[in-house]
Amino acid sequence: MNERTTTPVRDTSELNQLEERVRRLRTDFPILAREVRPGVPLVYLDTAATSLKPVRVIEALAEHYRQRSANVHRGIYAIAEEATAAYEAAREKVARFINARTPEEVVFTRGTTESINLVALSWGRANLRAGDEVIVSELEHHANLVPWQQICRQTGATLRHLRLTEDGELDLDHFRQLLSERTKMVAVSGGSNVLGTIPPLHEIVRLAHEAGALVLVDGAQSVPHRGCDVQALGCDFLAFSGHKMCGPEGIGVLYGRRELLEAMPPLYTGGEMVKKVSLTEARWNDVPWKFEAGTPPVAMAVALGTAIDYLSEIGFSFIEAHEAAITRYAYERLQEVPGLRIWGPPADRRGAVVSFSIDGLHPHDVAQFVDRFGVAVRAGHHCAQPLHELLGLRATTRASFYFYNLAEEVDRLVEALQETVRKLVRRL
Ligand code: 7TS
Repeated sequence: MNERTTTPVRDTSELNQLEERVRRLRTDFPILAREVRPGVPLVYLDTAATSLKPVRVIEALAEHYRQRSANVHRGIYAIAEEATAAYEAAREKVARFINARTPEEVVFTRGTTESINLVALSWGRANLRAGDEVIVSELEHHANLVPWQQICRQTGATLRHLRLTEDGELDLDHFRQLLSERTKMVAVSGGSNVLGTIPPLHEIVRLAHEAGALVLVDGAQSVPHRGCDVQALGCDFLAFSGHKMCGPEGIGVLYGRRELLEAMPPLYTGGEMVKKVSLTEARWNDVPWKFEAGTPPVAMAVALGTAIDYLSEIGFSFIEAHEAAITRYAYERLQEVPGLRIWGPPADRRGAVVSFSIDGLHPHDVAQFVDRFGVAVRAGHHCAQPLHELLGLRATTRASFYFYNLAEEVDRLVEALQETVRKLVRRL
């Protein structure tokens, strides 16, 4: 896989213009006002793990418990009806946000991992047999790999792996070769959490559908940054997490085309997901409630709705423009660090994620050292071990950005890394 060593050409005028708005938006995030240690402000560059939360979302959670702390779909008293209405209004917001045909195509889950497991286990058990094939790419997060490994093992289906190019992009020629009438599902990420790769989803959906396969998009790293119009894309399933898009943990979404959801058996059974129960059998509720057994995370769903309102007000055109500019800036500045190598596609073809190695340093030591300067980056395999194996690495250090990051935070990272190299490499 290629490492990047282009000469820096820096034009920060576009970024400077965008940053006026970023500075205003940063005041929405209380955590950005705190110091990590006395005199050391937080430089948060780990949004790919989880995003920061704006005050509006924090307050939406508290407000729900202050005003409408009641269970949903059962109480007939005022606050229970309000809680139910708020929960279902959040579903409607999600449906509009991703342009689902109806809110019934939106299942609330705990997050991307649970959404993908739901499809693999429910759809997979009902539809996969020996001889069938599922395609995943080599860059998938474990969440979009292990559930498919498991269900293929259980059903006798075969898991095929879509190769990457030297640049860490999906090899579409290989994809065409892999696709056949045996292919039943293509499960692919909308954005790599390690390389920043942005797969050509429209082309993937078109080719997969031509072959008669369904497509699941793991939107954990794409929906927060670019949104998703499920009708325009034509994907069959879309999974994403609230906590990576300014919402709380514990809430996520599975979008599924209605006819697919209707044909799928429930994964969890119990209260809420049934219409009629006798001592010996049960009749399932309609979609999406058929997949929401037990008491759902009501406040979290409501707060996800608030996060969606917040992101929609900012607008993805701004978010995308700013992320492209700050990623390009980081990509160029990081190359000033001696011995640093960036993995993945060039700056103009990647999302707001930059993973790198520094000669002679372990990624964990790097992340720990820059933390002294308040810089929060992640080190490890980022739940993508097969991808790291492909790169010939155990781990990388990763900086990831969102609309609240400033160029001066990239500067802080670069200075901290330069200091890391000065202090740690000389000693080796
Ligand atoms: N898919 C991708 C592409 C991801 O990046 C993640 C989380 C998941 C699925 C799982 O999401 P969850 O909300 O169910 O946990 N990625 C990361 C990461 O890169 N660092 O921490 C979590």
